Amino acid sequence: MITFLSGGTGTPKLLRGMQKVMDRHEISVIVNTAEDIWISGNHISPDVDTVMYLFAGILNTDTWWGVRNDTFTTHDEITRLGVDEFIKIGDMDRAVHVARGEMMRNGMRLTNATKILCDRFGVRENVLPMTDTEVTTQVQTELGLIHFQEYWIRAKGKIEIQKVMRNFNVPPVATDEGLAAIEASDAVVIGPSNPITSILPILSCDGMKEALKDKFVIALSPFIGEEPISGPAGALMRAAGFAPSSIGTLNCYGGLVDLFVQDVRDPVKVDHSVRFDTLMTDEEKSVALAHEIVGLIKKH
Ligand code: FO1
Repeated sequence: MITFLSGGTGTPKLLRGMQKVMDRHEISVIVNTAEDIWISGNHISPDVDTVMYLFAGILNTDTWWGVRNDTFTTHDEITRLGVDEFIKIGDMDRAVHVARGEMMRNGMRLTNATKILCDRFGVRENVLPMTDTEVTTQVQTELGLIHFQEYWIRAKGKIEIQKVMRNFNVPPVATDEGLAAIEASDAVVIGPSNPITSILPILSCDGMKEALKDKFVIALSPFIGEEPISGPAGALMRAAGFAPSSIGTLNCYGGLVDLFVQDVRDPVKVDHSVRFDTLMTDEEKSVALAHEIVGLIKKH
């Protein structure tokens, strides 16, 4: 078994390859939930949904969010009626948010709601939210302290971030299911996701760092030079006090990493790192990188 730590961009591209080179029951993914948000009364868990839709074979891989060929009838009508739905939600996608919101309002843990939804979609991998209580990444900007999704979608990531914070009522705790998956794994792979908004929220769940201490941990850099492979990682790294680079990424993970993987093109050399083509611009490249990662774990 391999456990992956994943956000909604970057790591799912690696998971697409992993599906093809591993027994799918041997894949566990602990997914960031700090970008979750209640919209129009329903519960969106963008990173969990991206991973779930990927494994279900219905992910829109043009955008890497939402369902392929979804329609937006309800979103368009809700907007016309005057609801400020700043996130574009597809009709099929919304059905998932409605179902999950209903399960959670009835007291179900996010972990169990995710399991039910994954079963309905025929997902064979083990998809695990990082925690069962609400935690939100917020950014301090000229518009005030706003939800990460407000920054990324409404403001299109175009305003300056002064500070990144995580807001919660109850300190987030790693789930028993997540810790059991790590325990049962030969290795843990920190995928090439945004270190600040995707990976740190997972690592900050109580119990997570301790669980990783005795494990073989491989981390993939989401940077090539100072350019993130996707998303707003650069601005967030700077705002959180880290260099927007591979070295900054490794520093951010604070000594948990046994083997660091960088892109072959990355000019910022990290000592003892392993170099592969990590761009994953198509499925074939995802499969090739997945083979390399599995090879590293077998060699260990
Ligand atoms: N990203 C966008 O840039 N624009 C959108 O309208 C948008 C809608 C959306 C709906 C559901 C969902 O699960 C994700 C969605 N995303 C959208 C992606 C999302 O905001 C982020 O890319 C992820 O949270 C990054 O981890």
